[in-house]
Amino acid sequence: MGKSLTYKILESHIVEGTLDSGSEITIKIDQTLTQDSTGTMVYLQLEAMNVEKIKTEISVAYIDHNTLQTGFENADDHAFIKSVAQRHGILFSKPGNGICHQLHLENYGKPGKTLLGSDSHTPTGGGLGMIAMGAGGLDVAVAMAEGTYSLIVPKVINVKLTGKLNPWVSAKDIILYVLKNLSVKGGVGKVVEYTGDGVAALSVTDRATITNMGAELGATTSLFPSDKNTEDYLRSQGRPEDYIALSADPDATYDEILEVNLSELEPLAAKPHSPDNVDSVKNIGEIKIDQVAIGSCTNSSYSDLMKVANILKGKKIHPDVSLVISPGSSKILSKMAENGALAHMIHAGARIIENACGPCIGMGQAPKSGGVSLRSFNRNFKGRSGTADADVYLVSPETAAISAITGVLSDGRKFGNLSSIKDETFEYNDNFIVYPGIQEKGDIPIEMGPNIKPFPLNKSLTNVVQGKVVLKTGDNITTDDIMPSNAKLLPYRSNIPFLSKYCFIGIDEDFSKRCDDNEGGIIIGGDNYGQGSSREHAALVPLYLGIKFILAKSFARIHRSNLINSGIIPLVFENLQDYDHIQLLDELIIENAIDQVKKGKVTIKNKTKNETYASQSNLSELELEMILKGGKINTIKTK
Ligand code: MIC
Ligand code: SF4
Repeated sequence: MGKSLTYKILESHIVEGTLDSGSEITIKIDQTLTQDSTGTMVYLQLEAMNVEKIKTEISVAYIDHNTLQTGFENADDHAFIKSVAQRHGILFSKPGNGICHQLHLENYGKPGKTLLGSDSHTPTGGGLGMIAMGAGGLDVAVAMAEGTYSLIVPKVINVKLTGKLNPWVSAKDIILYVLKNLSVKGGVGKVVEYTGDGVAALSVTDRATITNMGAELGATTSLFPSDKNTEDYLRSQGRPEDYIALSADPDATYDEILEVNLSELEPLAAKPHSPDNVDSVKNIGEIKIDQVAIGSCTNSSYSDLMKVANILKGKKIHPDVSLVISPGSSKILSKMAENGALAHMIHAGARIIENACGPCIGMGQAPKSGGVSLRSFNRNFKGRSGTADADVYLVSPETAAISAITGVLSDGRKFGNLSSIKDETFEYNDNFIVYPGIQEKGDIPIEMGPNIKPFPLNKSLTNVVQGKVVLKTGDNITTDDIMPSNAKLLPYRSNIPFLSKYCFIGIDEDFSKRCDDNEGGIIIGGDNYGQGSSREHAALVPLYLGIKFILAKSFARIHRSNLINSGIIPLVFENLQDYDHIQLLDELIIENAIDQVKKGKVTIKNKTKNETYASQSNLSELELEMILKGGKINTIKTK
């Protein structure tokens, strides 16, 4: 029986376990990446593990999220990360170099390797034929310390691409189409593997757009084969020696198959407020827009921005529209400065902002009240733009650029053909990279600014776990809902006590106080609880506030792991209708918690309603140990 590329790469990295779907394996991790808004926690945790030298082939610490530096906090975080990177053999990418995923694709990703990153869009590397996964910061710290990561063997969905894209239809429309079909929870526990004749016409950066936004499916990762286009891309980046050819066996078997005929696709948009709320631009109609933002780790590659420059050349941005462009990397920006594309953008009236995440994570460029913003980004959760009542639509860079000129959401096919983009070769430039120090470990002082506070630690599981329900949520709660990120809060990612006042603030502004008044408590969640970002702050802050367990209909993968790493039990309803019975401030209790959690079946008593609910903990062996010992750090300490 033939093998998928996913299973071939996993198999070549297995350290422990067998490759049977649903069982737990430990794999070797070749590369890691961190970014600054999750990075300070990662490096505090790495320091706490007292590691001499990291075990990966390459680890890079990027600074791209928190670059506004409105106070000392961001710059202190950068200095802290740089000092830890120096001490442990990690490459440091200075602010201004660009967005971690774009940079990793350009400079370090390699076909057939494994990459673990403390950011949910790490699967961007799948565009190069890697197994690239997002994870919580602690998992990335352990991957650096031990060179391994444990996961449940995923199922594999095969997305078979046939046909060829028409002008004005691009990679973003492919992933929006897949999202429309599979939904934001359709990828949980699965890898999405792309094959078929249609693959050959997609460049590595097109592929990376698709695998990047596979994160929005909830998938473990997504990947493409490594072929001639991969070789061309690596050559254009000055590293042809990193190429190897990789593909699935022709008779590979898959758990699910989705066929997509590229010739039939049209320009699409994800409507507010979810990446899977997809319709065609034509059906949505010519809605008036206030802002257009082009960039982010999904669509800020050289070819994306050159397409935009060609559309803007000789044109003028509509008077009612603000267009902002954030290039993906310093290489792309300098190439566009050399070839004049930047001048076309500026001349048309575009605002060029730093090569960083910027507006994608609400760091500036919040739309006006009730404004409509078209973005080439990957997430349009309510409030993420920094304006609570803004409507954000996710579109391709082509659709974004043409709409910036017309002032309304526009289907580019009405405006004639697009000129094709010439491939470029990039000069090797590592001027933004700081290489690790050569001194002995002890000689490199760690720089800790006053905003960097210790992270909370849980205690081992007690036999009776009880508390009041302090929050009941609906389905698809995002980590942006749990622990919002914006220009005001992002500078406090190293300060859990400060952040705790803002937990769930957009959903229930009394949440934090209710936790204080009741010595913590229990959260009741719907389906896909914790989708979105990898930020472990969405687990560490609830831990700090005294949350004991979360009982939900289902959980998103990375957030579930972050809860377990923090020692918070993620329990799943056995009978979904029990969800309807539970109300705010009901008193819940688990008796014989240790025995019950070990057995995997946990009965929860509702003392207020005099009812009982059956739930499952579904913990693997390693996860069970973490819950019993009160989290991953405590488990490591006992070894
Ligand atoms: C995001 O896109 O939500 C982020 C900000 O990149 C997060 C990481 C974070 O919260 O710091 C992610 O995707 O993991
Ligand atoms: Fe940065 Fe946005 Fe990508 Fe997250 S999704 S890494 S905030 S650009």
